[in-house]
Amino acid sequence: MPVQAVCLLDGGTLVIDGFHVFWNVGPAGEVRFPCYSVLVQHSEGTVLYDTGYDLEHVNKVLPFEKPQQTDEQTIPGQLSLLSLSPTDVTHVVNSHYHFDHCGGNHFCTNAVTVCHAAELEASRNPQPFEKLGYSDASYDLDARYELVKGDCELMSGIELIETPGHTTGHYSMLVSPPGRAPMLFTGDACYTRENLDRNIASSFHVDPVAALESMERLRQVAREREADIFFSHDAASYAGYQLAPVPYR
Ligand code: 5PN
Ligand code: ZN
Ligand code: ZN
Repeated sequence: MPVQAVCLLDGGTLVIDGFHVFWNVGPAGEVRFPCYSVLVQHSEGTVLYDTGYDLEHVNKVLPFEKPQQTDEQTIPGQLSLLSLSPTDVTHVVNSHYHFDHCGGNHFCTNAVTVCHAAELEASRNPQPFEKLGYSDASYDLDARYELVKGDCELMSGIELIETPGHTTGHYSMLVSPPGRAPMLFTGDACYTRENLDRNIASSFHVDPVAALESMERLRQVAREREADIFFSHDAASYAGYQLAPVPYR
């Protein structure tokens, strides 16, 4: 009942300010970063961790983030590189419901949406300063939820690791393919390697103290499990990642 393959699905790029990447530290200036999703092909299903941003939504609501996304960088476009369709996805797992992580959920009409119970509640009732982050609520239309909390194993070799702070119900994901080191996907609990190395949280958090504790948790899991860490929005690291259709396994 193993993990069969892991593919990184490129979702284009966005621009934010350096003070958002390194909260209260900066330096200021435009930073263009990648957004991507993770497809895990497993004997028990086809799992998609995050679904990127919806170009139309960003152009309408956050045009200042200067989205660059081709048709091939949409969820249907990326899945077609693997001869798959969004209807083949059995489980969508969102690290959290910020617009740049759930914009393609609506394509996956056959999937169960696995979600931290507290994240669904927070995204539906955001703090005033969270409203822009949670501005794409399209994930919530016609979704069939499987609500979870705490650390949990979704399928053998696919573990969800609770990493709150960036948002209330944030999950990182540890995937263990049979033939390689485990892969720890931080989600927005850590945007870049430099955030981890310098112990600086990114902005757009609900709780910066919890965010730093979750970064420590990520270090600990990576150490204990000898995992390779994959950061959510790290242009430098991303240049070294294998992208679909090339699998990790
Ligand atoms: C990429 C990005 N831009 C803005 C926001 C925000 O206001 O909350 C989260 C977020 C983002 O991930
Ligand atoms: Zn986020
Ligand atoms: Zn993000």
